[in-house]
Amino acid sequence: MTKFEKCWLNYSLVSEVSGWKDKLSCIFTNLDGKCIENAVKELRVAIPEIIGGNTPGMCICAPCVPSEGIVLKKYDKEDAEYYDDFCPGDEGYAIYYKTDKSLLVIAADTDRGILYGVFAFIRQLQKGITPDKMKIAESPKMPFRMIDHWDNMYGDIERGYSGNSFFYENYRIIIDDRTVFYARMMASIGINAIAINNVNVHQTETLLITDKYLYEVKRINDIFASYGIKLYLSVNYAAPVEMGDVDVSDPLDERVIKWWEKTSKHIYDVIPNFGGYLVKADSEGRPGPFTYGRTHADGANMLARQIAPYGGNVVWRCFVYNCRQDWRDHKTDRARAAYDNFIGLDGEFDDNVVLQIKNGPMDFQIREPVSPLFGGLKKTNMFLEVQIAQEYTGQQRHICYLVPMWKEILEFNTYASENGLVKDIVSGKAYGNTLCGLAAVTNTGNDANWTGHDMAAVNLYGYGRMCFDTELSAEEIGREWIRATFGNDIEINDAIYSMIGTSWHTYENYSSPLGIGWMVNPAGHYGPNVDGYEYDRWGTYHRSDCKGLGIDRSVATGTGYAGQYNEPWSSLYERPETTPEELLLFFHHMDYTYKLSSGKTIIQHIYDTHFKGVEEVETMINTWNSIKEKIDPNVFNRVADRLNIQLESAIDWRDRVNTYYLRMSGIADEKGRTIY
Ligand code: GCW
Repeated sequence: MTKFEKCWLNYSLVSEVSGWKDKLSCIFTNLDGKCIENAVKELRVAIPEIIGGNTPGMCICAPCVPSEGIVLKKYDKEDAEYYDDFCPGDEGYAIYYKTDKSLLVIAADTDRGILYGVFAFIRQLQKGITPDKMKIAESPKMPFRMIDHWDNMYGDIERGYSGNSFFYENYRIIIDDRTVFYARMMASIGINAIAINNVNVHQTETLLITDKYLYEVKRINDIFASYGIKLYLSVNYAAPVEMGDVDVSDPLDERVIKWWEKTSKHIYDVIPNFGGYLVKADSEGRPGPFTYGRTHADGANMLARQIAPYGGNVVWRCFVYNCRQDWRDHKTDRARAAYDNFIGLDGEFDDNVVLQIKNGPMDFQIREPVSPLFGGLKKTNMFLEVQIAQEYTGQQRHICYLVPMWKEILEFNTYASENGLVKDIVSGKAYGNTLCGLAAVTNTGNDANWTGHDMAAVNLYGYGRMCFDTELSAEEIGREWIRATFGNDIEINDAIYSMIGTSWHTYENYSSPLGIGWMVNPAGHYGPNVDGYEYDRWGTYHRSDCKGLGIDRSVATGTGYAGQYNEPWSSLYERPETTPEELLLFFHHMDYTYKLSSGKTIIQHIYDTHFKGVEEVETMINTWNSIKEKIDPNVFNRVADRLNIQLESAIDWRDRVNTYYLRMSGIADEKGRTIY
């Protein structure tokens, strides 16, 4: 087993609550089950570490009426007195203090609710809130809060930047303390579904659904279940062919249907609480229903029907586009693809199918418009898919706090209905569905600190917290993570928050301008290469020439992508003057001399933002150095090393992008700075 650190579960003493040592020395409950055991375990770890004193004792309280301590109980009438109209449901909880009995109560309808309540109680303690001041009643805003691993059984991770997989090594499944700690970490931020293998399902991974691996998958499943998490597997759409059992994977072929029926039945015999299948079909060379002239609804429903009897779900990805495009062709537009492929199928998917839609129409760039599918589909379950792994955002060598970006996406108004914000659509508020929420490609690996860059852990933490409570601000989430990880020192909190708070914009400043994206090295997606994707087959162009840059996606003269949005967005995106400036070049090909609202020309904006981005990284470094004495030397050095790498890379970005555009445009920097 590789060594691992405790990340945000690194509880430390909080002086404001130290007076409570004796009053929380007993935990009462008459509930049982694995989740409850883990909830109690968590309290017994956290209380001495945060409050000080001894590990609290355990008392099975029924039928006695407890006093002085913590009680974990079923939510009932008595609790309702404290909370008018609150109904905890499957995952909610209430926390309050009963003064007459000196009891801190954590009440919920389900074991998972209790577990989440315990973690919420611990967060309150970490903030220095004493139990007598606690009063919270909360249910998660997003029904599904899923994590997708792109781990391969060989042990590598597709787009992984934190070492190797902790689930697999050399085609073997690893189950150890780290698996348990991981489940605990995920439960602490409210994750309730995890797919444990890459959506690109290679030959060996196809076998995960067979007896070769299924019993070990079950062991991981059981650990997850004890923390309230459902396990999902990515499956290969052509598994019946891959395994040599049937020579087609046509979803309407009886033999194929029978194959999946039998396979699914066996999976559920072994793992009755198995979550379901995650599928990447007809995407980047993966097989799918298109091969047989069938639709994605045919494909998804066929699988869904085999697992519906057991309560399973199919998570079906919408990342379907032509990856063999000719760069000379200006009409084909990858941005259009997800919408064009799926909008006609609205209403055709079974109830236990959910479409997983990437946040933008391209692929997790530093800035993209929100996918128009969220405003287009009205009778289909949807997950918003984001990427915690920093594939295009600095690969965990750069600090890039992504919660502010995700919050902006969730707040985007699609105008699809009265409740048309993306967060209303994927929370089920808009259409009253329950199979909806978020899914995220994770950034973990077997590095000691889990996420490579210590600061990248905030994205993992923040993703979960944001899904649970979409009303928390990015700042609240960021500061909460800092407190949980680095303790309660306010100077540390301010310093680190100032480093991460606007780091998304910093990365955007020194990388590609105004929504263009893609100016990266095709090989690994790290570092600048302005023309790296310009003459390629991937549909990813900036179309710079001596007069200007950007892609015309208007309806009038371009690819028509702007027309995929509801009004008023389609009209707003149609014209440069009304397109939000940060997306200007995503929607329009503009002259370098076009004036932005700041009064600057586009070319000057490019130069200025690139210089600014580098300066911002220099400030991050100074800030980090200013708290050196207060940070564990190991962590300090790890972060310092990465900050130096970030600075070097930011300078590289600045100089390459600025030089490229100076040469293209022939227009000098007004401020006369060095451009090569
Ligand atoms: O961005 C691309 C990545 C691929 C990934 C794909 C996807 C898993 O570069 O590595 O494949 O997205 O989302 O399926």
